[in-house]
Amino acid sequence: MNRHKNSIVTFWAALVAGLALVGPLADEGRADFSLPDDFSATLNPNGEWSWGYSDALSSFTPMPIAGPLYGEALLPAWYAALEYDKYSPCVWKNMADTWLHQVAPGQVSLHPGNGDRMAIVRWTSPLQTELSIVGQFWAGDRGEVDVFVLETTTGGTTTLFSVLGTPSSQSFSLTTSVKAGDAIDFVVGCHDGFTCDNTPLNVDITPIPEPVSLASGAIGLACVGAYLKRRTRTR
Ligand SMILES: [Ca+2]
Repeated sequence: MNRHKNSIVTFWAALVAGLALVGPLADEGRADFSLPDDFSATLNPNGEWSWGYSDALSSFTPMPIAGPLYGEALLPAWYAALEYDKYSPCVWKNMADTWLHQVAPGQVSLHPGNGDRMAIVRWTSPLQTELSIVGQFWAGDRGEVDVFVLETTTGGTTTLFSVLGTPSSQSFSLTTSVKAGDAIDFVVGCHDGFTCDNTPLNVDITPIPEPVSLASGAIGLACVGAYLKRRTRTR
């Protein structure tokens, strides 16, 4: 094999090795996930997000019914059952340009339902990573509610944040580790009856690149860079 062919082989070997090491960075996917931006009136799940309900903190059932809240076209909603107007938990978004039902324009609200049924927004991780989870359950309507942030894995459910019987806004800033398929649940329970329990939620979920990924990426790029530098000197 002549010198030219050796150079080509060496270059491609360095490039492939470099890209292989950079790979973990590319696999991180989206930089962040945001509610209410990612709410969908037509999809459940919508990517990593899904809209559901439960009678217990350790379970989750996707809401099967989509339709406008109280028949108002600018209030798209998901429900657990058809009797949504009075009895069913729901997750909905205020698309109007005015406050409605104590929910600000653009906010997504969780409303628990009859029989102590909780309303849940679930985010399912697409990858193994550290997470930053920052958000707020807003005061919304005047009813007292229970709010939770839970992490559910194959090993069970862990409470990351909870406040019971609150009529006020509750902020959270959390970090945790997840594997692909693990779920982060944002839950609103009725606490003392389910009337006037609208509770808006905003949350930003940001995967944090692992130091080993950053180091691997730097080494990979350095491999390619060193090769190109050597090529420049030998010309
Ligand atoms: Ca209540």
